[in-house]
Amino acid sequence: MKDLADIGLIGLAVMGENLVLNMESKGFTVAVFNRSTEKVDKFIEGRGAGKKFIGTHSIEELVGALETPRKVMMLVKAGDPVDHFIDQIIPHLEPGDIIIDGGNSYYEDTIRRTKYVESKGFKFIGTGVSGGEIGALRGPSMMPGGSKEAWPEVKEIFQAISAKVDGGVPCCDWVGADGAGHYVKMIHNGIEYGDMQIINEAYQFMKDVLKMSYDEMHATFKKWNEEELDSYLIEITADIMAYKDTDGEPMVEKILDTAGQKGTGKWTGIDAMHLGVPLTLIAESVFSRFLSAQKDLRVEASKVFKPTEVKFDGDKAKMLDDLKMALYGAKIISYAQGYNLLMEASKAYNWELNYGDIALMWRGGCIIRSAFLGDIKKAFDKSPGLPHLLLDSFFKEKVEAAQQGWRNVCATAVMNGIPVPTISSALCYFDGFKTERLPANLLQAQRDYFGAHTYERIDKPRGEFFHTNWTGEGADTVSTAYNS
Ligand code: 2AM
Repeated sequence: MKDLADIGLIGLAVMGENLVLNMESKGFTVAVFNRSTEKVDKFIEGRGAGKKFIGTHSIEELVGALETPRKVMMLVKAGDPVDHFIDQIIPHLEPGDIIIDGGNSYYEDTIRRTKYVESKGFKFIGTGVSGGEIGALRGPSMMPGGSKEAWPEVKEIFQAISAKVDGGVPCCDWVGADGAGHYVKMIHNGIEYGDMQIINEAYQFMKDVLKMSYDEMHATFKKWNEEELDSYLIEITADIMAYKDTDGEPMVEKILDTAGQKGTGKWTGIDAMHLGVPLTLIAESVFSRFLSAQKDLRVEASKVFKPTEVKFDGDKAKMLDDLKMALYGAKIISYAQGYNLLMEASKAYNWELNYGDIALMWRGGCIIRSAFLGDIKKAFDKSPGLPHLLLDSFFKEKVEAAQQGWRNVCATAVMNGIPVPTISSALCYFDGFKTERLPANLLQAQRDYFGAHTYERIDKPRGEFFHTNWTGEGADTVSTAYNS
């Protein structure tokens, strides 16, 4: 074992432990530290025994155990602990040393921290790490951003430990400046919310409209996982459908229907609002979790309103094919919207994001990993300046092919009182997206009518604003223009 370590890690919770075990298994020597130092000893004597780890009991000792340029990675609770450790680490660093935050930090904090650490003469990386505990151990998807000059120093370690696809391509590459890595991780989580909700709606449709048994649902998800919906989330859903409680009943039936969340989907929706991006599917998926959490109100309402009678006597096999198309169509919309947000964020925050690389980073290791992301990578490889995923010829054809079944599912769900908020709002988005003339001409007239907010005309150049005195009683003066 070397006297000095290749990298140091602060935070020996399960993610941290698994990530350093992964690093060690790839030949790196790792120095470890934890706030509660007894965890260091426990790790060195336990899972880390006989391996290339250096246990340390202070930040000074940790930093002193590293080869230069020093790389100190934190995997601690997001928020104040990260700032606290940055301030503890800095006095022990030399120019060229790198601080890495691998936790679930908010990208605006990462922007601030990159500036701060750089102002002290050091480099900072904020990296998304996705794949949960097992991913951390076997190969996560990694999304690093921050001080670009730091990337060549950590690239070897990061790409060695990351997931690999297509015979060895790492699911880790440089994302962009300051908060770009954590931003892309946030969008990943938002997309994860959407993917999960789409599947949940399909589950309710299968159960309540098609009256399928859990064994039938298991078989259907298993089959779908071998087709265009091939993905980790469909795979685990198939497993969950088959899992029985001790009494032989499906385990999932015993679980209370109130969704939890840690807020990353909400952050994604809020950022879409800030940037003016129609991210309808992810927003609906966040609201669906909120509605599920209002369990007491729903129980009350279920007593007040008669349930809608479910009447389905059509061809079940055909409807299941339609349902698959509804999922596929909605999924295309979700990713198209997510990429639309990435594109606007890249402009707003000066990140120069590489969309194909991002698809590749998500292709393996993380929760949204899927064959589908390979198709997205191909679309951006073919046309790096693609303005919207739906304008790629492959996705255009797929979404058109999905359309009929998808509409049929929405109509059937609506008529039978089955909520499909993401599947149906995605269809509305698609219909709006491909509509040359939306009714916003009326909306502009209304705004001008009550607030003299002015409008542009179709027979005049863009940028010229007009006001009509609609009632003959209003003034001819216009309100101060503002746009949000
Ligand atoms: P602990 O083991 O001493 O609690 C995940 O929770 C990791 O973040 C753990 O390593 C934990 O250290 C650390 N952590 C959580 N809150 C912290 C805080 N306020 N200050 C420092 N480390 C913290």
